[in-house]
Amino acid sequence: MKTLLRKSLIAAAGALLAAVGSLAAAATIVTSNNLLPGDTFTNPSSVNQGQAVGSSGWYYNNVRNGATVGIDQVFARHGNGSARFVGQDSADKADLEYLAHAINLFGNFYATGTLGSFSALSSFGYEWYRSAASTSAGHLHPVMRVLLDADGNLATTHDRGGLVYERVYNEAAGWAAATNSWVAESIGASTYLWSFGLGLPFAADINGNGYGYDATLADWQMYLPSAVIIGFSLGIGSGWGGDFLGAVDSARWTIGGITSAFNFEVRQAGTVPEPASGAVLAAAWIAGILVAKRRWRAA
Ligand SMILES: [Ca+2]
Ligand SMILES: [Ca+2]
Ligand SMILES: [Ca+2]
Repeated sequence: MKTLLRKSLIAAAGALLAAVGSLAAAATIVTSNNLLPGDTFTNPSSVNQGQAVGSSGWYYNNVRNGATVGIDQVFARHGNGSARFVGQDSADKADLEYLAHAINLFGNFYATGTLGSFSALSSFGYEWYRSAASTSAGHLHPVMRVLLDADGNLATTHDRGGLVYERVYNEAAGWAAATNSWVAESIGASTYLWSFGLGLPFAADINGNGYGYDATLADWQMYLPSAVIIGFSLGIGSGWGGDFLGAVDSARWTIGGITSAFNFEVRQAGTVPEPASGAVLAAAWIAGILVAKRRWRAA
C-alpha cells in the first residue's frame, strides 16, 4: 500500500513538474489595486513618490511633477489592461518597477536585494504603445531599464544605477516611434543600452570612442562582471517635453535560463490580487510532497 501510494505521488509530482515547466513561460497576471477602470497614481510634488501594486513585487515609483502611471483599461493589451503613462511637462517622470525586496523610504521604493547576477541575464523585453496624441519628440516611447548594483556589494549604494533601452539608439538616423499600435521589444546580447548611475558618468562611453550609446548588453556584461540585478523598470521622462501618452505591457526577463513574464491587467470584482504565481504555488506543493515522501521513507 505504502509503495503504491509513493509511486502514485511521485507520478503526480512528475506531472506537476512538467506543468511548472510550461507555466514558467506563461505570464503572471499583475492586477491593478482598484477595480475597473483601474489605477491612476500621480504626485504633484517634485519629490519622487511611489505605491505598491498589490503584493506583486511591482511598484508605481519615481513619480513626480504631475506625471501619472497606473494599470487601467485605456490601452488594453493581452486582456483588459496595460500600464498607462501620462506626462505633461519637461520635468515630470513616472515609472513602473519590479524591485528585489523593496523598502519604502519617505514614500518612494528602493530595492534591497538581488534578482541574480547581471552576467546571467540573457534577454529582457516588453511591449510599448505611443498614442498619436503625444507631442513629445517623435523618437520617445516608454523605455525599459535593467537596474544594477555595479560591484555586486549591496552594502555600497554609490554604484547603483541602470542600463536603458531606447529603440532610437538601435535604429538608423531619423527613426520615429510608431503611434497607436503596440511594438514588441526583445533586448539581447547585441542590443545597445546606455547607462545612468553605476558610479560612472551619465551615458558612459565604456568603449572609448567618444559616444555613449553604442555599448551592447554583452559589452556591459564584460565591463561589469560583478554586477547584480536589483530590479527592472519601465517608464517615461524626465526631460521629455511636450505631452506624452502611452503604455507598456508584457514585461519579461530571462536570468540563468529562467524566464519571468508579467501581464498588467485591471482587477475585476470578485477577485483579489494574486499573492504568488501559479508556478511558485505548484513548486511549494511539490516541495511539500517531497518532504512528506522523506517522512514516509523514514517511518
Ligand atoms: Ca495586459
Ligand atoms: Ca554596491
Ligand atoms: Ca562608446
